[in-house]
Amino acid sequence: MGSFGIGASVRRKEDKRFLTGKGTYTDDINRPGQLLAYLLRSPHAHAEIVRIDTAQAKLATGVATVFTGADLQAPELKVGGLPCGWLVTSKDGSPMAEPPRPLLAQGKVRHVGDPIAVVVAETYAQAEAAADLIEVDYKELPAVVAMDKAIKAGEPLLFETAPNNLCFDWHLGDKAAVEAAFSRAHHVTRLELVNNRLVSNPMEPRAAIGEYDPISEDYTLYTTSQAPHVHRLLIGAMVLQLPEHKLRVVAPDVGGGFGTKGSIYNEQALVLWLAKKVGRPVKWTASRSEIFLTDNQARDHVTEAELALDKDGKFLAMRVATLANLGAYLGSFAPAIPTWCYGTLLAGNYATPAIYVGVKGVFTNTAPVDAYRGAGRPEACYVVERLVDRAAREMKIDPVELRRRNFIANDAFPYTTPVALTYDSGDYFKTLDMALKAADYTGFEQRRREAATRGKLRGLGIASYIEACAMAPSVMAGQLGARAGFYESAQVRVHPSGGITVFTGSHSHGQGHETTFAQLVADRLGLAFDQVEIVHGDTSKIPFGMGTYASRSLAVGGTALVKAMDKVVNKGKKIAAHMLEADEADIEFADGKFTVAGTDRATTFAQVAFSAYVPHNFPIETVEPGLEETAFYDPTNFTYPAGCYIAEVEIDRETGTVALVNFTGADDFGRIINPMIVEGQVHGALVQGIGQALYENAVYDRVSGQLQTGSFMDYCMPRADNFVPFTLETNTTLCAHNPLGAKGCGEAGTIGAPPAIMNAVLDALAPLGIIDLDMPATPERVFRAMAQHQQA
Ligand code: SMO
Repeated sequence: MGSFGIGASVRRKEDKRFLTGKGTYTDDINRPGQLLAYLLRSPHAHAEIVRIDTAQAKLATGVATVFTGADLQAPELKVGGLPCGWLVTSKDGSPMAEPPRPLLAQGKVRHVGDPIAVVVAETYAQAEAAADLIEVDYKELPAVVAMDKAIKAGEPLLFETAPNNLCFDWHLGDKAAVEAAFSRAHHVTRLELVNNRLVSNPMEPRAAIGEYDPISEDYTLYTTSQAPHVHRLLIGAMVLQLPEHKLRVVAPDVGGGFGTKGSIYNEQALVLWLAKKVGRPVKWTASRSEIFLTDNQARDHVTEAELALDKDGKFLAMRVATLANLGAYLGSFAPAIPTWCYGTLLAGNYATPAIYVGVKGVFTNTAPVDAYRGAGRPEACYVVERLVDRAAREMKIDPVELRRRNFIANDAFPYTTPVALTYDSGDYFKTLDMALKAADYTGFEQRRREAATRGKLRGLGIASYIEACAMAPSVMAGQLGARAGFYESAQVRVHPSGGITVFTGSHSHGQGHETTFAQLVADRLGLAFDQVEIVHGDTSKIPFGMGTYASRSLAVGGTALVKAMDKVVNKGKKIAAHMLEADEADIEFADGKFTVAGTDRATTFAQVAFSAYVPHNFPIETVEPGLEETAFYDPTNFTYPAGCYIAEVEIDRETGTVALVNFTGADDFGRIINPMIVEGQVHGALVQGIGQALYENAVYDRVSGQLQTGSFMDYCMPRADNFVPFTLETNTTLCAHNPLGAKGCGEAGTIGAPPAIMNAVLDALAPLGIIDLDMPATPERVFRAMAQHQQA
């Protein structure tokens, strides 16, 4: 389909508004008569609320109302807490602890930033000023911060219903087979790893506007969401206990979701409840400080991992024990991330015959931890690829060679891992070879020597990665404890002119769906690209949708779109058959034309569309007027994007500064619709992945539970000048079970980049005898490690 079809780097339709400042984000929306909400938040990590007095605040200038947790407690108010979308079962068969998460704290606060009261006023400044007048007496409790301490008997508890602060004690794999393999191993590699905690920091802060119409009794929520229908279900039906069609959720332009905006939050339910209470729309927008304190955070694992190898370096088994921080409350998807999204990926790209993983989910007095770009898969890849590199070094086998010896063979697909997944397709050897070539691997030792002449320690690190994306086949999701299936919907409305509006449940928060999906439609229906418009993000327009996360939009939402288009074509054939006075079975559709097979009798898609709405002598027994079709697609398996990244770093011996000097790789995302958009997605994720490895770290004081990195002064975000141009190749093996062959590309960079970087850093430091270092490899950490080894 030439310059606008599948495979064309079409410039994004969205850029016209984004690049001219014409995007409409939630905070750009102002409703007539709206009030502003400010949340008073706990300054303590763990405390009892002894007394709250809001009398003075209620009298302050401009204040409409003030509410505390107690005001929300009465059952007749029908306000529930925030529900969790996932149920994880512990290894003893018991369900996870699922403590309540009230909209405003009730009796106790559990992290700094926990909301305890809300002030609604004419202006935000008035609400903020009035909140200062609220008197609160706290009785401070010891803060639970470090996970190893939190799970010890006798430590303070966040919830009485979660003994030892454990949410779950989950496991996966064949423990006996793993023990047997370890007992006959030639070599065992052991590692202790910290996967550092991150704040996702989307450019656009979370925001919500609630509106209530007392005549129709309809609610509207404008908000920063990755999944408007899921938010409607959770907030409307479960928190506010409404018939869910009485709530409309609109997610306008969203400035970065990253998983953080996939979950629901207190403020989204609060503004709706408040709008009804005060009879005016209520708006809330997070400050950057609130993002640091209350957005779901990410990663935060402490892991012991072991790899057993035979004398030839063949992997025999892997054993992993992880403490996963869940923070103070369960986010919407939180229990799934360190379990099913993590343990199942520990096979990596390798044919490791036996794997056993145990994960303890721990409550601490810190912000909730939930999905963030990659969500579990980066943590898994980091364990696997650090282990493989360490094993290579210990066994004196080239790390490339060790990977090749253990990769899943090309003829082994579909390949069932010992941790519950079946990879459908891939070619890890070719992907590795492409990455090595792009990196000029064979020239590296020369570059290392050259760097040494400049006083730099140069290192090269490799990481192969695998993901399970396109979450998730409903039947599998159910087995994994999801409380919903993860299909997707698409509606294709053909207008009489032949133009098309697509309504998709896949929400776009920077992914470029308006362009990619339009290309897909133009290509498949033989239309002009600009005849296709994509609508997303509004529950009043879209049939239903499970939203965007897990790199699923093309593989799942795109497939639903293909199915809906197939239905349109089938109906078009009936209409064309009537128009061409031929048998329906003889009508063929290609390149925007319906043709009677074997003849030159044809009619265009546009003529059929017109005829569908302006019918003449239709055989109404067989054809209804109109041309509009809806399809739901539920995948039969996850998709398995894979790739290999190679990082080169140089370390300054004087300062410990790590400079990224080369970054190359090869990805296999299956079918690609728009290479330029894919490249942008990969670059964005690489920057976040490299950010985790070198810069970003959310640190809590271990005694007070205060977030020590609560602003950009202390939380180091990567910047453009930290990077070099990325050289990325593409290998393509098609997904075997969706018609597009698409696998997904949104998260790869966050998964593969951290181990590639850390393997490079450790390769650079190896000559000094340094064999271990945790992320982020800041100058201070590297400097201290070098200083210690010089003394030793
Ligand atoms: S962390 Mo993502 O929105 O699957």
